[in-house]
Amino acid sequence: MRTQVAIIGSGPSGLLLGQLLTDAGIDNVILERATQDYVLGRIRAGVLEEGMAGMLDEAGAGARMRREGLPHDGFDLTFSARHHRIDLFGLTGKHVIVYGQTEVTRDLMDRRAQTGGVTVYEAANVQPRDFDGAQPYVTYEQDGIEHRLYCDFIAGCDGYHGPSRKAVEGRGLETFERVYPFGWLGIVADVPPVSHELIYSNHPRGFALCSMRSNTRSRYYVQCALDEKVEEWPDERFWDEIRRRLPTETAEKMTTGPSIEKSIAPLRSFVAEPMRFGRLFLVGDAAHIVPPTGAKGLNLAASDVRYLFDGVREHYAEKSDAGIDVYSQRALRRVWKAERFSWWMTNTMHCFPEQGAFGQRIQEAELDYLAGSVAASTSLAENYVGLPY
Ligand code: FAS
Ligand code: PHB
Repeated sequence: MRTQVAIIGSGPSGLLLGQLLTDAGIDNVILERATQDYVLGRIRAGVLEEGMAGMLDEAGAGARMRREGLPHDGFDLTFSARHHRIDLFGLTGKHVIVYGQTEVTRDLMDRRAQTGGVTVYEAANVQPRDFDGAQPYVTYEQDGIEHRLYCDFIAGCDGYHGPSRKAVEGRGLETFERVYPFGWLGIVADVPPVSHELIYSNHPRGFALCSMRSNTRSRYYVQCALDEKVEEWPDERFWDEIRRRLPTETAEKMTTGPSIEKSIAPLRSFVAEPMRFGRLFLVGDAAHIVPPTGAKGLNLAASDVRYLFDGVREHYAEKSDAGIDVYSQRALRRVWKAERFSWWMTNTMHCFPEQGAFGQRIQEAELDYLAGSVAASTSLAENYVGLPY
């Protein structure tokens, strides 16, 4: 089998890249390890920057997001038993859109089916090959038979645990990592959100986040120890804990109910450099991970896709590799600024084991300063809505 671009992974990165390529007349095939239902079953991100939303529109997959997504002009910080609203739109002229990654994935999958894009699900042992030369290919197995997909380029959109980054380890790959000493215990419940906007809470007991998927479905998180087990967190314990981490007037109006999803995710900051090896390109979580505190993970995948798509389109349309040649350094500049913001937000909002009472006061002082400074609030706001591509 032969295509122009072989894409490994059918998450947001692979699907968005695949759709832009298809719409530009550039043939591509997605090889996905899991089933379509498994990919759709993952509960992940919830906040889209305008850049990501615009790319969904460009890919012809933005109509439902525009109809059902919730534009948010601000969010609340709570600390020292007080609220402070960050006026995203007032400070930056931009907003974010609350719309679950599951729905983004579904919309892109539907669009791919409408436009005849080929996705091979349950592709086993996918491996990028010969990407240093001009004849790269990808091998995979299906029903016990090994297949070869010859191509011009390989896009490694296979996430943190995928084969693409592993294939270039020891070949000049440099990684940078910070693992945080806590995780996030998250639940989804079909109850109305406690507030019409997100609430990020700094509390001596630990961080908490009040988010949503719609006006009838809430998404909540509490910081938890890394050795916590989901089965040790019955719903009642979760509801009690998150309400203890919020100002009283907020906690008292929280609607609780049975969780329909509950899981613990570890937090890390991670970057792999460079993001290009010959004809292989690392995209999205395959190249970088951010703690979800800044809502950047999914949105960074979008800017990677923008840069790579523009470079590949230029290769075919203008016989120029200028865009491809600068992909890695362009992507990494935006990646590192989002890494910095996500690291800063995580350090400011979470309770670290060794921080002590002094550390808690420093965090509260930072947030108090931020609440009183247009300059500091604008800095937070412009990072949260997304820095320019
Ligand atoms: P993905 O990991 O989404 O997709 C990779 C795809 O490659 C998957 O479909 C996988 O099955 C496939 N794959 C893997 N190995 C393969 C192989 N060997 N062969 C073929 N296919 C293979 N971001 C936020 O902004 N906010 C959040 O709240 C948030 N919460 C998160 C919670 C969790 C538990 C995780 C893991 C991530 C979270 N993220 C969050 C980040 C997340 O949204 C990612 O940024 C986003 O999924 C990145 O998309 P992709 O790069 O497509 O990677
Ligand atoms: C979510 O709704 O899942 C979400 C929102 C904002 C974040 C992280 C997660 O910063």
